[in-house]
Amino acid sequence: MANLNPAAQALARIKQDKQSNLAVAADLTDANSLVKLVQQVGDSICVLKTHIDVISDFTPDLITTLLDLKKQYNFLIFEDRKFADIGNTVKLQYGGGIYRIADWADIINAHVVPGPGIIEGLWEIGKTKGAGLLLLAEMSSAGNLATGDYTKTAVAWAQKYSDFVIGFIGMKKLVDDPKFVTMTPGINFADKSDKLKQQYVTPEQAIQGGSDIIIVGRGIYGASDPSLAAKQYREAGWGAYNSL
Ligand code: S5P
Repeated sequence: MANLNPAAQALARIKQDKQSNLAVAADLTDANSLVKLVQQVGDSICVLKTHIDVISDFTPDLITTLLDLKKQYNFLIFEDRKFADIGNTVKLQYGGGIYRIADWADIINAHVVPGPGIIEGLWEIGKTKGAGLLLLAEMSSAGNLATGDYTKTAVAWAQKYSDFVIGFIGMKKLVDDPKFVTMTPGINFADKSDKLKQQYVTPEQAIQGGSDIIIVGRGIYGASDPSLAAKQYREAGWGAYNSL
């Protein structure tokens, strides 16, 4: 059965409407550059993934602009905050502070290392907002510790909290259950790695491994023509999905 979480439902709809399984990792560090990128790639993406805390000139106006762009281009906003603390602390980080993530992010993510209290804490804030949570069941970087039983535990907790958990950050399909989406980072046509142990596969490899959404950062925003690059990644991702 499909996931009834509002963010999961919206994501499924947008994917179909836009024929896109592409998320852009918009890791730019000033507001103008971020907004410009979204204008360039907005038509091609189903998800805008942000790291709001890397923006050097953040003001709440940026959020207003991003929400306008979200309406204009029809995508979900995934704040890649990677929460990793006890339930009480992540509630404060998610709902408050300067960024007030809960007020605007459709999707957030969390490490499972603190235990299930992190999910319960985030849920106390996120459930009234219709937000969806991705668990970091696996990671893309070489030498990471999210493997084996750790990954299996993340999958088990996703099942337990599936009103709120809509899927995983994972490198491949981790469980055969349509309730969950797998979003896969570490995607690049040209590179195999970066200098800091990021590891890349192609869109085709990720989708053939059972991923639902490809997350592309430098492959798009680092390209000489980000708009064209986004179109190419969207075509590769959607094409791979259609030829499964
Ligand atoms: O395991 C992970 C999880 C994530 S969310 N590996 C990752 O690279 N990410 C994120 O995906 C990372 O924070 C960055 O925003 C994006 C990858 O960017 P790229 O430039 O390497 O494509």
